[in-house]
Amino acid sequence: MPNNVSFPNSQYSVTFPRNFVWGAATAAYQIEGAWLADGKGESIWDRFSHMDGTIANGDTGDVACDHYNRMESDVALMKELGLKAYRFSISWPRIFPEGFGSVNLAGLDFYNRLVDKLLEANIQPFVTLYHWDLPQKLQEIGGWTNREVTSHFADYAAVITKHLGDRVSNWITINEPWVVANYGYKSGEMAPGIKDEKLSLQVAHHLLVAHGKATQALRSDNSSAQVGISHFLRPTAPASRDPRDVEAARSTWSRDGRWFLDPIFKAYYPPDIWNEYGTRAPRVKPRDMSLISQNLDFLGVNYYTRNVMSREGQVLKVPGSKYTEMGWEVTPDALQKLLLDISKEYKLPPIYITENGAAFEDQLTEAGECEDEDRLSYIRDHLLHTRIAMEQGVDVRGYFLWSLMDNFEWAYGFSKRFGIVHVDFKTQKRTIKKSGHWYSNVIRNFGFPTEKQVMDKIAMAGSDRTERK
Ligand code: IFM
Repeated sequence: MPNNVSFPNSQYSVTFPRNFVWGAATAAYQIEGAWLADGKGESIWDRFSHMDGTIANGDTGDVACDHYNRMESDVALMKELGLKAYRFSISWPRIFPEGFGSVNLAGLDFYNRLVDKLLEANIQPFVTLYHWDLPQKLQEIGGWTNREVTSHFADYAAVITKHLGDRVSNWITINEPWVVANYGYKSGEMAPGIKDEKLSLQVAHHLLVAHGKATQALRSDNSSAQVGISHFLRPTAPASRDPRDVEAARSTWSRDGRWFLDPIFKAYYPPDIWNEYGTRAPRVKPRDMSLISQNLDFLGVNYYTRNVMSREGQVLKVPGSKYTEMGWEVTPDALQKLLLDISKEYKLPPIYITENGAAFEDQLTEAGECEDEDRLSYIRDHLLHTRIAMEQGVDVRGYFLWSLMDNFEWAYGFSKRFGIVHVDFKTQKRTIKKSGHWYSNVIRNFGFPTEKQVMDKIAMAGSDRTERK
């Protein structure tokens, strides 16, 4: 491997359990390209990105990382990195160009081959069924505002498990329902670009119902299926101890976090927020809450940053804090706190961090290397705080970096790079960044070297836990 980042000899290291799942994640629309190949139908992101003024620099996912045509070499790259697992999503309109009805076998064949290649490389597939690219045909009947779509989603899940379930054990039904409802149907910054708060609340409910129905569909064909959902969780902190700031932080978390976690793990919506929404609250059918709150095999946590809230409900910048290219504060200790807080609040199944990573401006050196120290530190510090949370008793089983490679970052197009592999979008050349080499070594060594103070911190977390017992 070129540009090897070797670990210094150190007496101390942050180590993870031998069976910890080390992975990286991507999503279909962000990497595949081939937007009309082999009978694929149009998705809402194909439609949205082709509209003027929706995406930075007029970018689209038409080609993206051309992963559809480069899948085999991309899997070889994952193997070179030593990944133990790969989280990818399936493009629903590749399988059902019309959203439902007849199956496009050529689309299925792509994912069949991908799964086979992964298994040959000893990489465990984690499959996300919905990472935002709804078939456009379903948008034409109202998209997620139409309850019928939840049944089409379950039918799609059933077809996928029938074809891949003999080789895939781990399934994520839906990625980040909060983002879909909030940006797709409330602010309109993402596909399908609708701005209607009441509708967005109905959409959020339908996404949870769809999750429930798909969970049943996945399990009915395969009793050993491990099913979870990935939530975008952004904890909040008040700007000061002033009760008005404290209240703003509490209510933001309730609307963005509890609104999505309570139904799944408590079988009801938070009553305070339900009352606040009044006539905007969603229509809920009698069996919905039990459908939504079926036991899960794992919870996927997608964590990037926290929000510091002012009493006016604004997100504040914290002087002296470091920020990523997305304008997100770098707060690894808030991940540790989040993991502890949700583990106390809910009776949770095991957790996978299904996304964590950072966009920074990357430059290739003349020698063609990418020295992304900022990203490397970001990943190291988040792994460290994950490990401390584990020591404090949180059951984290694995970690998926966002992202395997630079890709189409939604409304930001190709302007934000999250990958541990650099992609030259003109030539499609892949270059493993320094963070990628580092991560590869972490996987091979089950952890990374550190200093004595860090070890003391971890030991202290462990002893606090013993005392609490
Ligand atoms: O790129 C996205 C991903 O698709 C969903 N979670 C957040 C990432 C970074 O914004």
